[in-house]
Amino acid sequence: MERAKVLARAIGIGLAAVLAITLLAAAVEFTASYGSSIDLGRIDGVLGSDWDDAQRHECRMGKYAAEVYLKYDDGFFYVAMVIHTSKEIRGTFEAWVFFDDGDGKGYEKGDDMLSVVADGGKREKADYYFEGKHDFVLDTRGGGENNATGAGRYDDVGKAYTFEFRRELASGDAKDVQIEDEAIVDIEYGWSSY
Ligand SMILES: [Ca+2]
Ligand SMILES: [Ca+2]
Ligand SMILES: [Ca+2]
Repeated sequence: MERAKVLARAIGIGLAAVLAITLLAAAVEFTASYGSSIDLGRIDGVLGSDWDDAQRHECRMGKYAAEVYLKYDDGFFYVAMVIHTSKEIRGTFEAWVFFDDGDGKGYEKGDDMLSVVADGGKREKADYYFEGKHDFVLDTRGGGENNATGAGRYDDVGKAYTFEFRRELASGDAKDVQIEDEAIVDIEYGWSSY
């Protein structure tokens, strides 16, 4: 398995945030965007004009150049990723986003997680709960509810994997990190293939 990790610190729902690419020790501060809503039907792995008003960051995720887009509206937080590869990877390629549960330690048991595999833009439940190690379970299998949707695909023209996620800011579900006004949320994102 290949894994790359990027740490983002999102401050407030007004969201100022600090992005630290751990592998490269580069840090960028940014303020996430409050923007237009993205309907569920537009979560299809094709990044359109929905993302024009998002914060855009260029970074590396392991060996790939990538762009990450972050925005939110009154009810949802949105993440998109473009991960550049010259050809489609054999096997499964997935993107994921961790939301720290508030203890300041990311990527560990109890954290909230979004994930979806690239599958031609097929829209899937993306709301997981992280049990530690590589063990993550859909909220719906652990007594919670699904509050997030994602889709991804390989873009043969743009030569990149493209992913879109939409999650509720504050679902009330115990399996989710609640993003409230003025909250501080630590985010990690990346990809895996297997
Ligand atoms: Ca944590
Ligand atoms: Ca949930
Ligand atoms: Ca969850």
